[in-house]
Amino acid sequence: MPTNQLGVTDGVLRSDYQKAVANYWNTNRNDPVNLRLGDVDGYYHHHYGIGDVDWSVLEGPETTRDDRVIRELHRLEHMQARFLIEQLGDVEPTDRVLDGGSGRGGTSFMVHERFGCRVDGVTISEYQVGFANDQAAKRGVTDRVKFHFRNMLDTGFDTAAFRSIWTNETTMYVDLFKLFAEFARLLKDGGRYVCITGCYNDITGGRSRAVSQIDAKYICNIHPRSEYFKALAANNLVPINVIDLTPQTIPYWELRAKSSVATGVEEPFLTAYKEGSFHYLLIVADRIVR
Ligand code: GPP
Ligand code: MG
Repeated sequence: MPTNQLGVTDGVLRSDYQKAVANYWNTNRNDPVNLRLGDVDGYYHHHYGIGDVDWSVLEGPETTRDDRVIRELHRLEHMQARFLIEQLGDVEPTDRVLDGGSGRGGTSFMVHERFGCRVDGVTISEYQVGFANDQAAKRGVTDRVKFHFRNMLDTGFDTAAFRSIWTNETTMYVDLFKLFAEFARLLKDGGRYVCITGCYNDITGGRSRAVSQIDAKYICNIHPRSEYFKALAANNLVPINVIDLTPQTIPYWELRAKSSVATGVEEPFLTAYKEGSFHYLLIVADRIVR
């Protein structure tokens, strides 16, 4: 592969930063917080949960407590995915939809099952591409749900090919102006973009210590809230729905902090959400007709 003036390899990974992110997700293979939850029913998620916790899972026989907590965390992550899916619009079986930063594929399979549509997922982690395509093979849906080693900033898909696009906790890895320019290109006229993200609160100040700790853990750059709306407006994407999901995600983090699969990031999330320096946000936007 050719290298540019900065010595960076051209192709899917365009910068040393992108290489570092790809390396993180390629080597993040022994992650019980995601694998044990996915093993419950075969949907492997890389996002967090929403909804009320059934705290009774902590009661009852100690030998099965861990299993109950894992299932409850997984149920809340499914709730989050279902909530996102309901925002995607009237997707038809003949439509194509795109998963920007598709992880191990969990949400993509749910979207296909909900609408019967074709789903393409893109990720810069070759490990994740392989994992998710193996899942598609196990499910017998390789003709309808495909995962690609591609960069969501420059996917190579045809212009106006997609009815809907979503990103589920992946936008903190990219420049939003570049991302939404690509999504505006990919969406059909009137097509819909759905985003669930964590963003920092730039109404009350800059990046808090807790938000910086989250960035450090995942090698990401959490954006300020305002940046999303500037970048959408600059790219012909008009918000139709914005929901602050912060109150709905806090219980998930409180249960996760008590679980055997806690990773240490629970405290920064809980601190950031509770002090108001960080929000868990859903944004839905439609593409202006060309
Ligand atoms: C993916 O979830 C998490 C991120 C991409 C981090 C940034 C997200 C924010 C909302 C700030 P995961 O399921 O891989 O994380 P974990 O392994 O901690 O469960
Ligand atoms: Mg997870």
